[in-house]
Amino acid sequence: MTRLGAETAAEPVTADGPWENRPAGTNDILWRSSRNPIIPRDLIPRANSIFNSAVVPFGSGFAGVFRVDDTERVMNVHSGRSSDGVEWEIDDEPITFVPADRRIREIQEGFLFAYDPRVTWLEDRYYLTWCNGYHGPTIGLAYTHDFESFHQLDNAFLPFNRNGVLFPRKIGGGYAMLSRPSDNGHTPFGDIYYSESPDLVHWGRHRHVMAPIPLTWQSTKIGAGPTPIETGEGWLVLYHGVLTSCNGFVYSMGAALLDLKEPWKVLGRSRDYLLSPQVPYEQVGDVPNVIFPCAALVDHEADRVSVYYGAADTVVCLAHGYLSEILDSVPR
Ligand code: BMA
Repeated sequence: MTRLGAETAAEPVTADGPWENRPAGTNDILWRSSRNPIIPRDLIPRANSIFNSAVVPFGSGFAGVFRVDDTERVMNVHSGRSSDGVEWEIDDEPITFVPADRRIREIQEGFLFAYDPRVTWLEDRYYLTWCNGYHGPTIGLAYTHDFESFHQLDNAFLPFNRNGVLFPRKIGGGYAMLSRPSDNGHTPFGDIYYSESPDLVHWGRHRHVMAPIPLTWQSTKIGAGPTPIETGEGWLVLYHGVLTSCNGFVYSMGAALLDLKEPWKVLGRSRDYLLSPQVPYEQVGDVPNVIFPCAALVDHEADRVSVYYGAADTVVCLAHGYLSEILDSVPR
């Protein structure tokens, strides 16, 4: 796999990803892996479900952080590794976070939950963001070099917030993150915001990026998915969009293009969804009708993107597409 830009040059180069060519007879921009769901709900002991998980190239293969809801229905994150990005070994026990400084213990007392991880290669290490329970959901932040020890930094924001996703390099001299302020429940609203930080601890200069669009697949709330993908045309952000049907929320996936230097400026955004829950493992599970993207493997030279998404809050799935076609699909 190859990468774009000098700032990511130190990232470990890995073996070929889990790519599959587009099946004959379809023109879909994204197509599902023939091996879906790639991770069953009960891969490890006491797992009720494994979904909404983040994967990156690592060493000669891949590593990831996985959302596992256990049979007590406690939500937590586990480390895992794979040689091909499809067959995974996931640790039986959740990640134990080592405090990065002595004040982190103040937020570690009384574990509530950890879910919906994203992993971003940034400068010289992998950063993990996740939805961290601290008087309600907010954005937790940690780093790892080896997917064995994880060093926890401070929460990025006040509660309530979800879907915190780091950009893979500094922008305008600062670190940058997308997030979605929310409430303490099954939030019936949600816009994407952009925030800056000089040190990955103090976050500010919050800017509005995108709102839901009434009467569409993205009418109730939207949230960033994988780490933004840097392209010559802008930051490509795959995101989930939610509508409220008479039977509850429906989570689909779309794409947006953000300005490279001022990413709170939206250059374009999907009108039509790229993937919506249409096959049994997306329509039936603990929460029906959910496609929730959290990671993407990108091979710029081969023009390939492989998206990892949670399906029906139960299993992990993969979809593939050509980077150029995803970009072309975004109306400007
Ligand atoms: C959101 C989060 C996600 C989940 C989705 C659908 O609020 O909890 O983890 O996939 O709801 O249940």
